[in-house]
Amino acid sequence: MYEDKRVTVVIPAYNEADTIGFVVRDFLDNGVCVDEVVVVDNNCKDDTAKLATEAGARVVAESDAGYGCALRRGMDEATGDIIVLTEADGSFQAADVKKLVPYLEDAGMVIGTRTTRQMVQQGANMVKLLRWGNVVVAKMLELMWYVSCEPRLTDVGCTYRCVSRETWQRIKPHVREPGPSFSPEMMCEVLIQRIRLIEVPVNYLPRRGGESKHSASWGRIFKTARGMIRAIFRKRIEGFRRAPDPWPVGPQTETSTS
Ligand SMILES: Nc1nc2c(ncn2[C@@H]2O[C@H](COP(=O)(O)OP(=O)(O)O)[C@@H](O)[C@H]2O)c(=O)[nH]1
Ligand SMILES: [Mg+2]
Repeated sequence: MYEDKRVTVVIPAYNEADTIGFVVRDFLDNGVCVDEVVVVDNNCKDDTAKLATEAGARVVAESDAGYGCALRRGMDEATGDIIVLTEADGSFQAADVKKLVPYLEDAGMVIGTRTTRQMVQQGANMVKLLRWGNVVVAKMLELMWYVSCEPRLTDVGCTYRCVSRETWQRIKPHVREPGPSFSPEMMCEVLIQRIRLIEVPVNYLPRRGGESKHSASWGRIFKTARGMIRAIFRKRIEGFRRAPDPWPVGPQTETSTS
């Protein structure tokens, strides 16, 4: 629990048997404020589901393939008032939940950034070019929403983030990317709805095992980045076209950017 709120951690997993047990235990046993871990088994061909269950997670099976499909399903299954998203590979640490969740008092979504060099650990998959690539695309996103929200962002691909249940219910009808572009799509949708978005540095570690699906090679990174940029442009156009949502009032929403 964080104060009086239940906290659910959602982990998308595709063949992560090497690491899933450690990650689930990290979140459940480390004295962080987590009440429930939901692992989304996305057609895994290995023992991910079994090992996650043994470690104490609730495992749900999702047959629609892709990171975005898995995260959507996981957030729908979550019973918490606060939903934390993270990865199955051990590249994020449970202890950082304590840095993300408190900012939900001031925002509807709190997103981690993996581009604070001091927190990128040796061997993490965040070489200079990848780090700066994320910063550049994040700045592009910032510029696109400068007038309405003036967000401050340095990463577009960080899975580690948290949302209030209310935020998820509001953005859910408008996010549909099946793959890794789901990450920036969520950010854009939050900005379209003028829900407050705050970015916080998190530690970024090397994978503890298994293989990266989105950034294993430069070809794969390029494909992921191209998809993300496309998704951001699509959302910007959608944001201009869609009738503006009524401005919600409260600490989780943008009120003015003077
Ligand atoms: N459910 C599901 N999860 C995926 C898929 N691809 C990647 N993931 C998960 O999404 C997270 C991020 O993927 P990862 O391979 O670590 O990408 P990287 O962080 O860019 O290297 C990990 O928890 C993966 O298990 C997929 O197709 N389906
Ligand atoms: Mg990863």
